[in-house]
Amino acid sequence: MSNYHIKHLEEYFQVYRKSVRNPESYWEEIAEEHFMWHKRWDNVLSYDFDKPEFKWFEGAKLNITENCIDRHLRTRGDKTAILFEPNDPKEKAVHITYNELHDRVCKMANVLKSQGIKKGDRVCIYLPMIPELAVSVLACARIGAIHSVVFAGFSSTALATRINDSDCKMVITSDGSFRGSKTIDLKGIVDEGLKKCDCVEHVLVVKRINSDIKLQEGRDKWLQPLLDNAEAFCDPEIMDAEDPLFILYTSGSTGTPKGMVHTTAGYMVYSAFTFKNVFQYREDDVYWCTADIGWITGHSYIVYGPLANGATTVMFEGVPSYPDYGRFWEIVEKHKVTQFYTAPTAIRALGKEKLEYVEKYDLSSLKVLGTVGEPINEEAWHWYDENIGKRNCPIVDTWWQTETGGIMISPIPYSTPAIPTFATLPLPGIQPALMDEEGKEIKGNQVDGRLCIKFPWPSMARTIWGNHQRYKDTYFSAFKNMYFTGDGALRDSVGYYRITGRVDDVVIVSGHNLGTAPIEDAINEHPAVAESAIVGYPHDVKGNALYGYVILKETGESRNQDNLRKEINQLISDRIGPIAKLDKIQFTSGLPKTRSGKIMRRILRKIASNDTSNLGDTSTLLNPEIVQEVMDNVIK
Ligand code: 6R9
Repeated sequence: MSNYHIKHLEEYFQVYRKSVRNPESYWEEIAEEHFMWHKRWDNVLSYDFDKPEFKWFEGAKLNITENCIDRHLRTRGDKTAILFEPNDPKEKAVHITYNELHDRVCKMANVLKSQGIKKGDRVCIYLPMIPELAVSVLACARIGAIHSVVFAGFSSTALATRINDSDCKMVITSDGSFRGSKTIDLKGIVDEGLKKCDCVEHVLVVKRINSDIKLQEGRDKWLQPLLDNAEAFCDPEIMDAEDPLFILYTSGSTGTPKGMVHTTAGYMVYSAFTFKNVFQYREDDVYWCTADIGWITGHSYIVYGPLANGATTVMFEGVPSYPDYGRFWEIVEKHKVTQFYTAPTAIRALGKEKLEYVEKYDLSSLKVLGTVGEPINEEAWHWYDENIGKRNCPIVDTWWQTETGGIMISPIPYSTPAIPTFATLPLPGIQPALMDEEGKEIKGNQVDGRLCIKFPWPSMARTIWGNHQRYKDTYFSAFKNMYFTGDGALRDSVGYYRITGRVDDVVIVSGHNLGTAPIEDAINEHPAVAESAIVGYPHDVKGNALYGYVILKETGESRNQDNLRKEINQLISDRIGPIAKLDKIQFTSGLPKTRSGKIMRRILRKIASNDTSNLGDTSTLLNPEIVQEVMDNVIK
């Protein structure tokens, strides 16, 4: 076993060395071999970290939808491109072939044109996870309109902010959405949001839940009748390599959301290339990423990356808990899913439930498992490995960001031996660096620092929409000639990277730098603990002390809390050292989370610091109601 891996790991190192010795020729070869171009590039890469400006494949002409659809029609026309699994298991799954996808995207593109949308216009897409979402994204790309997908869990205020920031001319939405046993009035949210937007001329409405909604005369139209009259052929707009493809908003640690701008050629090459390698995709595989297309993971690894490879990509409308906690595993069995990509928060939530939900289903089709979005704790990693992968599927812990466009650090199945909590090694072409606070690079192994990338890669975001200065300040000013990720990382003795969390999550206790993620890992090993979050709060003597928020499993709820506190601190002491012990431990039924499942530590920090006068906007949280509960039970 280990020989097998080592042999291939050597191969990885060979490729990696070649890729960083001459990145231009490395990417040029990939771009040449695997994609369809109307005109070749004049220059593979030009860049300037000071401006900052990055151009890949400048001078090339292409359309990404020809690469994702048209070129597959001859060989894979009848293959399923998108496999749609509805919220309700009783509703039939829908197989959309590449031929059908071509027709649907062309019709949609013609509808957009008929409503006055042209190359360069911004179109906001606010839809649930139904095929029309992927089709709308691709239809924009077909005609060169810039899509801005807003996750359909965001509030009307959050939606309006994003629409206004990029001056969207159109919104594509639905009458509503199904989410587990609930329905959500999406059109109502759009109507409310649009009261604050003057830029939107048209709203196209998909009928999904058959609810009774009002169409505003002159502004709103049902989509289906327009599609019925549209032609199933639409010439692709020929785009420049550096034309914007989409805007996707990501929240900063302060201020308004940042509209990250991704451009066409580099994004295409990188998302397709990483998809193929990280998931080891083979022609007959059925790949499923459980993210929402409202996030970068859905853009790169539900839509563009898989389709550019001619893959079958599953789109799931529902939630992991409906009709019960076996829903994911039922879908894996039903569609014989081969690659499964999800978030640690989902793994932890499902790991809390009875194993029977997993054991009922045949998961033997699975070959590769992936995680993304936050550090995965050791216990969750092992649960995933044992119960889902049956110790037979490599797990890829993929580190990347909205800003990076694609996976940056990740094991490659069968090449990189995985170690829980390590994203392991940089993908070819990616040159990470760890920096100290004085701005010097920390060389060698067994070190930790701020994670930067010191050479451009094709899918990096090129700017923040309407605010290039903020792009420069946020990502290129902390360290010279580097992209700063905002994350901390350590490099172990063999060069593996472990992401230790956002650097703003580092707490300095009595002069010791403590990452919150490893402490949470230790706590989560306790059999009674389901999930935890650690923050720092000001302390007279130590500078900062640690405050822990802990969610117990059902089995832990009847236990004596003081005993539990002692056991938790003992575990931390054992795993990390007494320095990392928590001064205060609050048991809670939930933690405030963003819609993408990330814990909002900013709020927890304020509560722990007794500074609740200005918690900021909590309305975009997944569970805003939990904030009051956490405040009521705070330990003073
Ligand atoms: C793809 C995505 C980016 C931030 C990133 C980091 C955290 C993502 C991770 C991870 C540890 C991983 N993150 N993947 N941390 N291990 N495998 O999630 O993009 O929503 O922009 O978040 O998420 O902190 O900086 P985005």
